[in-house]
Amino acid sequence: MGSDCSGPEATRWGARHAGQHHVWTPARGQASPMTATPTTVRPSNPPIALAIAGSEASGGAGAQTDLKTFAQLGVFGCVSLTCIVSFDPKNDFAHRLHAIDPQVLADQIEAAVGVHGTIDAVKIGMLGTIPTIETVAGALEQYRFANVVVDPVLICKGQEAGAALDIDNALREKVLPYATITTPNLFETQVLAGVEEITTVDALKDAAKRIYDHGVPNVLAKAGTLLGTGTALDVFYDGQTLEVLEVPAIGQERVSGAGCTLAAAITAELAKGASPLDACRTAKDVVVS
Ligand code: PXL
Repeated sequence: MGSDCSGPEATRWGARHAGQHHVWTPARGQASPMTATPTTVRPSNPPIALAIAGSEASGGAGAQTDLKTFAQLGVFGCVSLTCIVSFDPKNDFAHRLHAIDPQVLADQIEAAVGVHGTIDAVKIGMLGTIPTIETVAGALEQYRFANVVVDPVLICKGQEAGAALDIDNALREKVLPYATITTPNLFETQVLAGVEEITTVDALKDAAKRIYDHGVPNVLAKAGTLLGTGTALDVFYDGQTLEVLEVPAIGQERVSGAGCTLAAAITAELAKGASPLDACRTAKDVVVS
């Protein structure tokens, strides 16, 4: 075995030294890449999560947040970068989006799967363009990951709502069918559910059910602080359980990156084997911790 720092061995070494230990079990629906029995303690093999997400230059959202959250929850993280977002300090910090070449994105996903064999959960964050959405849809079809969290980032803060429409249609048609769970914020919930402004908890519940009816098996529709309840309030629906998840609000301001952190924490918990509802419960606590 070579002692350089490249390739799969280096990756697993890095994981081992993150201090992560767990009892290895194969992810649902995926064949084991290893030959050991499932009860073997494999400290060099923590659950693995892949973020298909954009870089956000301030470090407050996107892929950077995803990796930090995966690490915080004891999950080894990797990223396939979809775009690079920066902000123009000379123009009111307007968002600048640079899309990654779709082939380069496809290559990154191929590399993550090739190196790790099993990816326990995937988080899909900002995609930004139609070709990117199509590339991700192709990868989801090809690799059939066991757990897919779709955080439907239609636009990032400061962008025109109109820009969301094309992205919404493509995301709904091409990516949502592969979701294990989707985590829209209030605006995204309205758009995906096709409803007018949501101002009550009942309306939020109704919208979550509508998104479920589109074929997403688990929905976490997030109002956060926006319904004026004094809490960060989200609704979970899986076709049977309709549960309001509430934690104390951290002020009344929307917190940049809170949505990314929540979805990344759900992804990490699913990678560890939690149910979607339990993953959401844990993730809510992670965001306010
Ligand atoms: O918070 C949404 C978000 C996700 N991903 C990237 C972003 C943003 C918001 O700016 O830039 C890359």
